Amino acid sequence: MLKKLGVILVVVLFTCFMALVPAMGVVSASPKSAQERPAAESAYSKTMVSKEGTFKVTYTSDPEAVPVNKLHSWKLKVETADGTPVKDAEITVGGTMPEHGHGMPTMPSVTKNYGDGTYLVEGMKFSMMGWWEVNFNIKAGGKTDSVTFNLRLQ
Ligand SMILES: [Cu+2]
Repeated sequence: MLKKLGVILVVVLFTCFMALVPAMGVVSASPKSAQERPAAESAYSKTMVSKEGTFKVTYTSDPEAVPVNKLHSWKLKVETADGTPVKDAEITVGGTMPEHGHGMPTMPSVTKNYGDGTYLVEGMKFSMMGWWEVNFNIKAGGKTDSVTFNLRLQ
């Protein structure tokens, strides 16, 4: 009898735990299906226009081929749509693997403003091969916009 109660208790606790898992954020970002991986080659360009068309952004990686599982840095060139350097931008960085629902193992940030519209991003690290989205939120001249780069790491 006591043993049976124990089993029921375990089942109830386990059910509660499973119900709570999404709330705890363990599987918070629901992975997108593989079909959503962009097919067009242009989606993987190192120069992209921000969502609202405010900025044109180009990245270069050091080393040039973006490495897997290695801490490295990027340099970001930010321009307005007409090609004027944006010299006073506040930039935040984030990266995710949309198919897996996880982010980068590091919290990269802009550590240097070169003053000519280019910025140093340190702390870049991609933990796996595959499709990554890297997002920069850019605030300058009273405008905020974001730009997303797609990467296929191998
Ligand atoms: Cu992954």
